[in-house]
Amino acid sequence: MSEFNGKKRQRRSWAEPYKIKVVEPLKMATRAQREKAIAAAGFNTFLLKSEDVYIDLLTDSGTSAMSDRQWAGMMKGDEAYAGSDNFYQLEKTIRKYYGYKHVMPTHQGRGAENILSQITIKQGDYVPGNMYFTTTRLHQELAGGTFVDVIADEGHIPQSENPFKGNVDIAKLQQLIDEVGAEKIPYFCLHTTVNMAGGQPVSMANIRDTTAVCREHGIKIYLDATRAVENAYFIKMREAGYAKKSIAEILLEICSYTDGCTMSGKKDCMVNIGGFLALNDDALAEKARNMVVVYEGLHTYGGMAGRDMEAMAIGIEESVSYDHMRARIGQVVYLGEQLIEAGVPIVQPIGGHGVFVDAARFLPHIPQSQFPAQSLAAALYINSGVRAMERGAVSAGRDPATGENRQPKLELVRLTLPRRVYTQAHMDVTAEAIIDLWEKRDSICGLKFTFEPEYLRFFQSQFTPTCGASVLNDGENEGETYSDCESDILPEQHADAHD
Ligand code: PM9
Repeated sequence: MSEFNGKKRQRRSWAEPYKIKVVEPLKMATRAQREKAIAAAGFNTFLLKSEDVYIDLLTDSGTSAMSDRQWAGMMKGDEAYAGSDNFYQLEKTIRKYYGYKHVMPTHQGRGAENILSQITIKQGDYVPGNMYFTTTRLHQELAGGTFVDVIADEGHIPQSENPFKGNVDIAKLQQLIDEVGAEKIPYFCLHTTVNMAGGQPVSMANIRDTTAVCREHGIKIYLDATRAVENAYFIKMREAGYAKKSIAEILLEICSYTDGCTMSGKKDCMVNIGGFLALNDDALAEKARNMVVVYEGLHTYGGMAGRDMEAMAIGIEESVSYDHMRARIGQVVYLGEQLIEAGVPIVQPIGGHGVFVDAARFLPHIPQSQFPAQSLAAALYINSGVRAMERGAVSAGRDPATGENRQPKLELVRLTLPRRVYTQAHMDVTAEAIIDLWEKRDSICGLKFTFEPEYLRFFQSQFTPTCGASVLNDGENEGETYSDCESDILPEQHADAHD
């Protein structure tokens, strides 16, 4: 009970709009076991076994809890090779909520990216976008294109409080068109919410302006719709004129400014696997359907089981619910605010799918060449069993033209929240672990490569500390021996590391 204007009033909190029906027990390894596990994983959290992880904030990709409706839908899987009923259900749902004409399922988002890149990009082309995403840029490069980042400068500044840090800098886009010519730009790649900038949204006004420039020059615009529903929620909460619109209406408006989308269904759509490519142009869709049968599967399943398409259709309907989104983003904010209060440097405003810790400010004593974010993610795991992901110099990779390491302005550790999986108590434990690490940050050291694969190196690379056996030397590991903890994952086993 609190007091306001002399009147007693009840405090009103929000709560998760669901109750828990099935639980999966968690296990907490000891500090010594965690030291051993991370050394065996070459200090790469992607190479840890999930059974060694306590709270798994590696990614929100394919890690959501499905609803009872989705699980019931799984029983309606029509596993016909061709023309599955679930495909038509999914197609109808995507047309309703995203508004595109042609729908092609793919095994996940990068399947759609591969096909879109191959049918649109020629050698020597340029693909502008509001910040790179790892798999998206790689497919653009493999198809012969060069990605050009035209996000507004604030997107690269962790402290900037701009509510739409994902916005496109229209002047940068115009400059690129003037320099290389519109005929060298097959499409604009629009991200919502921008993952690598910290889950930062794009405003509707900016999407409209970007589209206007593209239309003026005859350039197509394709949406990375992976977290477009989260972006729609931010527009509702932050942009004038949208407060009274539903998330579904806002989503449809975003899509209406674009010519199609690639989608990783493993995020907003709340399924464990799947994705799609959606296009409005009949001729391009024909080409894409033909590529789907080469790389994914028949165009009515594209690498997905019938039951997964059914679960995705239901997940899409659930994703546009205001109550769902308020709890989803509310949980991210709940974690982020605890870190801000303790003085831990994070990307602000707090983003959509996770809290992004600014490793450059957390570990100013570690140069970017020694991968502070990778070190921080490893140290967090050692300290608490919480698994996070590096989003900095390791993820940025090497420039394909020069072979040099890219030096991104953002050096971040992402604490990514799976949807409907963890409780506020898990967020409390996570915040306590990070705050504890913040207090002993001087005991963390850097890393150097021992193995670096050619593509998407963050998934499978391995490292060794620059300062001895462990990245975290806080005295808690005294007396432990790690000499038998050399990485035992052989390069040929790397393909088994999950995405
Ligand atoms: N995102 C993520 O954890 C999973 C793998 S990369 C570490 O954030 C966007 C914006 C994504 C994304 C995947 C994909 C690729 C495309 N666009 O993983 O192939 O965040 O389904 O989607 C991951 P798939």
